[in-house]
Amino acid sequence: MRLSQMQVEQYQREGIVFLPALFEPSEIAALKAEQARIFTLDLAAHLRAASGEFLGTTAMDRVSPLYARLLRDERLLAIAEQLIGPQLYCHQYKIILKQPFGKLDLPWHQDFGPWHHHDGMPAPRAVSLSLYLDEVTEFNGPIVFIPGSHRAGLLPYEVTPVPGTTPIPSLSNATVTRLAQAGGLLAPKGAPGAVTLFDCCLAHASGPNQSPYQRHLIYLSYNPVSNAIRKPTRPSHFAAQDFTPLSAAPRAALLA
Ligand SMILES: O=C(O)CCC(=O)C(=O)O
Repeated sequence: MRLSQMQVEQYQREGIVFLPALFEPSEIAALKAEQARIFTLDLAAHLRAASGEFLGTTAMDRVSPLYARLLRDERLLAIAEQLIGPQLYCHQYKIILKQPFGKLDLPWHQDFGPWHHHDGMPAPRAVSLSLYLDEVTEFNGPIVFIPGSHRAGLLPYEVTPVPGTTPIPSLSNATVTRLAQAGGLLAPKGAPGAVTLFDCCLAHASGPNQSPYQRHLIYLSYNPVSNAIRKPTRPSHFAAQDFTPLSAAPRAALLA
């Protein structure tokens, strides 16, 4: 899988590209079934709010051969390599849940904020791919991005506590207003199997899920080995410390 020249230029200009139907329904069904099994395991890698709300999990490759294969799937890894170069490892691998009527409310931030602040990632060279396990609509807590905001680099932030996960270096309302006046807001909606790829400096947020429909997304965040983190302060399920470069596996291998 390779992006077209137009998609590469869109990524450079806007910091985000939406790819509908990258994965087959049978693959999404298998990933959802395996996700349900992972959630039954007793793991420190799970994310849970004090209220009991289950927010997600991390480092799924450690407990699931299927999720370990997904990390290497050529559709994802080849796109990441096309955008940020070869020799990539996965800095953060997670599933974020927006449960029906859930409260998870993620403030405006750039992913490079926590990766630099908590983990000592030197430069904003990473790319994230989010794979939709459920349909994402305007109702179930979609992520809202500000196209083009990545071009500002790392913006001033204030570290904000978020229930169930590590504090998030967040952007002020004034910064978000200025960025949105320039780039507008975009919430990519789509069916299970779609993928959004976005630059690690792209400003984004997501509100609570007010709907009766769940919204589960897998995130794979690839980073060049040459930009590996220098000062980790969090457990390795939040910030990987194995910097072995990943080699691509053919798409047919996912359900093998
Ligand atoms: O899944 C979401 O709604 C947003 C997740 C996010 O922004 C993050 O984990 O940094």
